[in-house]
Amino acid sequence: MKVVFLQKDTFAKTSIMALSAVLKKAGHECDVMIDCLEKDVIAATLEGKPDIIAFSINIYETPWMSKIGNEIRQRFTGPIICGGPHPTYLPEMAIQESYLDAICMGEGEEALLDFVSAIENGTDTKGIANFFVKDNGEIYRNELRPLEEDLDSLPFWDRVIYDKYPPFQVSHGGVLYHYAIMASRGCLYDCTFCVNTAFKRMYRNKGKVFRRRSVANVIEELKEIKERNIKQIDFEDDTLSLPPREWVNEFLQKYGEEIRIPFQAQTSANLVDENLVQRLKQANCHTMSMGIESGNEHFRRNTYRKHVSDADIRRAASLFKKYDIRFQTFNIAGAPGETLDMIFQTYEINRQIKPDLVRCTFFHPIPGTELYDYSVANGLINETSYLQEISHHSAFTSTTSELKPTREIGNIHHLIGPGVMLRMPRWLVAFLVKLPFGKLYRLLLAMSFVVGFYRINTVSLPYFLKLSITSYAKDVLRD
Ligand code: B12
Repeated sequence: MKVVFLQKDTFAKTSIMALSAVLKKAGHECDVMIDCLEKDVIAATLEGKPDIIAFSINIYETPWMSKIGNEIRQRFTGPIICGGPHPTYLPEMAIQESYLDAICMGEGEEALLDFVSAIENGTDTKGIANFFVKDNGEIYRNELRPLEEDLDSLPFWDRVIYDKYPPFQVSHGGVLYHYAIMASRGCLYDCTFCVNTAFKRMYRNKGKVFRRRSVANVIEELKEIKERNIKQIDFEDDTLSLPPREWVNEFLQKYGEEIRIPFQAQTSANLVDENLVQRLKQANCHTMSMGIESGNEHFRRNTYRKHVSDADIRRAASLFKKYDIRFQTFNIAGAPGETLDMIFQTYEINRQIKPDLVRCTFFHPIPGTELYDYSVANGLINETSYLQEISHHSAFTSTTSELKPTREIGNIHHLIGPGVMLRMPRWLVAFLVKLPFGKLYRLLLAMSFVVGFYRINTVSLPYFLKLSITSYAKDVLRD
């Protein structure tokens, strides 16, 4: 069977690499089509004569999927299917897309393989676990299968699938010279804004959500990557340094001895101590990321249920500085109950700890999370209109009309990044947020983002110019 994956933006999607690896191992053929890099993505897809067309979609990509999916449906009679966070957390909404034959919830390796084999063998797809399948106007809704316990049993991601596109051809001057990898899946924490809590709810009694690969297995995959002359590794694990610390120590030691490619990873400030940062440095860590979310500790602990203190954040930041590891912070502005003054606290803590890049997103309740349920239950959003609208937004740019921020909150969101970078005192930002210069502040945000992005990556100038400006800044500047 030939499965063609479709995606909109130029980056190597972890989900597609994971799924393609499993299908190829079973003898199927896979290809990927990137809309941004094709003149006519539909013609290119159909030219390859696929048996199955597959989307991997988050909620913000649904308008794009609908446009492409509807057009393809008119010229393709085989199955069109979709998986990823959107159908995982909103399966009933996703399956309503008229051009889709089936959607997949949750982890998809085994499920997709079952689906493709059923199509190949002409057997029934209606009862395949994890799938909702349409048949003769009926929708068949199946249970989730248990989570894969042994991550080592999964094949290494298929990175080769992207090699046909010049930006990914590293040895021929391709600009995308950083590779994503994951040593674990899931998380141990229960933050109210995060999908991991939703994932835990969905998979209750179906296996442990936080799972880790063995150190040896991850190092083996990294050795394969190293042969491809890659210049940077991005660990996409929700939190690389989760306990047990023995695993973390052993992994960093082996990484330092056998891989040494500069890497970036995410952590939580409460897990950061001098011993860990020393080990990160010895392993050649370039950048660490951590979520602050709110500069108000009470709000962080109670509304976001993130058990990280201000002292943890300050300690982590000063250790990263001491060991010359760059770092970025993730922040949220405009959550229910958050005042302008509290967002200024977020500004202040960032200003004091001086990250290389400050990322701040508007609060968007993500379906499946506790804060989404809270927002619906308390009338902050109307589920139907919110879901129709949110998919047309980006968490970095604006917010839905239902959660429209005041001018001050909109402005402080735009000014957190540039303000921290330019070391603006609080009184100046407090003055600027009152002025009607939102568009100008957004431009400043885009500029500070590009500079910060340059700092946190081991990027070359061509990468910086070709990708950051055209892709990321364009997104930040979007209306
Ligand atoms: C790593 C990550 C990123 C990386 C992606 C790196 C990469 N190279 O792919 C980066 C930093 C680029 C990123 C960007 C964004 N991300 Co992000 N990201 C994640 C994160 C932490 C892990 C996702 C991941 O890689 N998992 C590993 C892969 C293997 O698993 P998976 O994606 O879940 O795919 C499995 C299943 O979903 C299924 N599946 C997936 N696709 C398909 C397709 C088919 C046909 C089938 C059958 C099955 C299937 O099978 C896969 C294997 O088991 C998740 C949170 C989380 N813990 O899930 C957020 C998350 C996916 N991101 C999210 C968002 C919102 C974004 C951004 C929009 C953020 C922004 N404001 O810009 C952008 C969108 C970029 C884009 N154009 O797609 C949201 C999506 C919410 C939603 N309901 O849609 C999540 C869930 C976090 C959140 N806020 O709640 N992200």
